Amino acid sequence: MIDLPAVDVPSGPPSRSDSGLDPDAATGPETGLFGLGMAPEEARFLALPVPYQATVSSRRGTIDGPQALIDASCQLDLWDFVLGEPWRHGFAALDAPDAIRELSEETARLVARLRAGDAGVREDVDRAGDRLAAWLADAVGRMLDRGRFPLVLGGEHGVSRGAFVAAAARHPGLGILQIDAHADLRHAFEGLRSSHASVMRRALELDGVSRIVQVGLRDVGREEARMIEAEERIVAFPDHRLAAARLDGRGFSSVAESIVATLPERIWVSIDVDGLDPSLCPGTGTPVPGGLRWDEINCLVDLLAHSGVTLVGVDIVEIGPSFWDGLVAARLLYRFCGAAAAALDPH
Ligand SMILES: [Mn+2]
Repeated sequence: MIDLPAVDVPSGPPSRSDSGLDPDAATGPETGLFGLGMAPEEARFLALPVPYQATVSSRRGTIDGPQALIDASCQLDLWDFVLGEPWRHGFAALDAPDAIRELSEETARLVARLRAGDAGVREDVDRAGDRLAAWLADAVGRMLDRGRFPLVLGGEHGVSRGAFVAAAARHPGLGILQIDAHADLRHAFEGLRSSHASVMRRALELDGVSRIVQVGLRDVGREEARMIEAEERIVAFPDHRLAAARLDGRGFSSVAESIVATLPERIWVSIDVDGLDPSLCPGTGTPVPGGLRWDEINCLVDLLAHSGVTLVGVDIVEIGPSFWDGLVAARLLYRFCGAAAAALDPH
């Protein structure tokens, strides 16, 4: 069995001061997350790459999404007209153990056997998913306990489960704001409880999760549609409703206001980039036409920043491996961090 070593999370609160750092300096990929060249000890925002794609059902490649985000992130200018200077809180990426990639590859081989008819391996696949969730829950939990703001970079959407576990345990009543083309509410997909298509169903099983707000849905199964109807903890803003608002001239900002109004006091943000228009994330595994435009998702971020809702963590998943996919994901992540920073102590 592949051993999953615990992530090295710095002890204590972030230590940084921004003196001496020029946010306008030229940077390259060697300068780390957002080109800041910061050590994890200094950073409030800690990113953890989770290169895992064991249960993906369509195109592969998201295993390299986290690195694509980190590499492209040095291209950003760090001033934000609406959100100011999120970089002052400090950003750094932790190293994912090689074992995560190995577990992904080993489990993907089991999934291939399952698809070829070997039902006996199903439990082994789910066990791998459970181990990954426990590993991530431990890492994210320690980040939260040490005053850090966790950023989980995927990888398939299945990886988010461990983050939900950690955040819901520490913030009972937690909401999850899910940007996604898919509901991910299947009890199991291909018989797998640990499937990327079941991650929100697993989230609903957590006592600490009070609400899931789903935005951008447009590729949903019958069981999922019924669940959205029946489950009062789910509030859905499917894509056709967003489109209707645009088409009859109401615009997106009124919709965004109603989205923000449904959120509880504390939320985890789970961004599956396939919730966006596919021109923004062409390399994602299961693209679907439609979705949020760039100005719309940013409108939602700006409203969130001024809403009084507290963000406790963000995951961004299903990122494609190309430079463009990484760049869009990096920009979106930076802006969500800016919204989160509105509720943080002054740096
Ligand atoms: Mn998803």
